[in-house]
Amino acid sequence: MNKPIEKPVDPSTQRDNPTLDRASILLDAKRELAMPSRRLFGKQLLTLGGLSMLTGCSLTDDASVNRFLMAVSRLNDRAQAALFDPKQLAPTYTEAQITRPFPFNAYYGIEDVPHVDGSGYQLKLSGLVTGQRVWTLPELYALPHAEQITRHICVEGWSAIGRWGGTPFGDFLRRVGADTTAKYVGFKCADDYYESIDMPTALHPQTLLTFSYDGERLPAKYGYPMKLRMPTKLGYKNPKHIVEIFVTNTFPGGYWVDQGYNWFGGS
Ligand SMILES: Nc1nc2c(c(=O)[nH]1)N[C@H]1C(S)=C(S)[C@@H](COP(=O)(O)O)O[C@H]1N2
Ligand SMILES: [Mo]
Repeated sequence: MNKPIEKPVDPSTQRDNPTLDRASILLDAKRELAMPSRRLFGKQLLTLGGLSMLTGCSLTDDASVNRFLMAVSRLNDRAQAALFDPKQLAPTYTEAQITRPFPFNAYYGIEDVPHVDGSGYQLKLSGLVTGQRVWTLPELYALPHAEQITRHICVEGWSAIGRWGGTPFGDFLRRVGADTTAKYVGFKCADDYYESIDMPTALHPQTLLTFSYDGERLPAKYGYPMKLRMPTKLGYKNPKHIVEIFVTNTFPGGYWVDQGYNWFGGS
């Protein structure tokens, strides 16, 4: 947030609770609200009093501060979800603008990238889906194909333009009889990664279940055999090495979300 903290910390206001540093809580809250919500929260809400009133939390100990920060993040999720325009398209780019080489990133180094065996691979569908069957790669490759050149934004401070090819995810969900009125689509990956997204983003026209990168079969480092590519979401929301897709109304969380990142993760 651009706005500095209004007041320096006054130790006299901390008498009742010396362990709580209001300035650093507010800083954390601002960090929590960082990138995606900048456009939303603007200037009004960023006082501790205002935030804690909105989230219904009293800040009396570390646990309540954590609950408070989570509540701020959930509030932020709801606000982002409310602002999400299912018809608004993310920018697309030309071949010449593709970042080469495209960066690799994961919660481990490139030497630990999982190597999924494509011949035995089966994508599992579960949860609120009538067509609960497995899909082989040849079956998935035979689905309608779309290509897209979009920007991937990683919260670690880099962004890059890449070209992914695959099948529109919304059409795939409808094809497999997913309950598209459900709240969440969750993903399990061949590494220990997991993610979940809101249904409106799952159905967004630019959300692709991708099998190729820059015209070639998706390499291991970029998520073989498939990566869900959403140019409307931050990098960490885009799961690679997907082995299971499920539809649910129970909040599934995600690898980074469960460590305190914002869930909606819009970009
Ligand atoms: N399975 C899996 N998917 C993942 C990750 C991961 O560690 N494992 N990292 C995420 C993050 S933080 C980023 S920035 C992108 C990186 O994708 P890339 O290697 O194609 O650039 O993958 C996302 N999806
Ligand atoms: Mo990332």
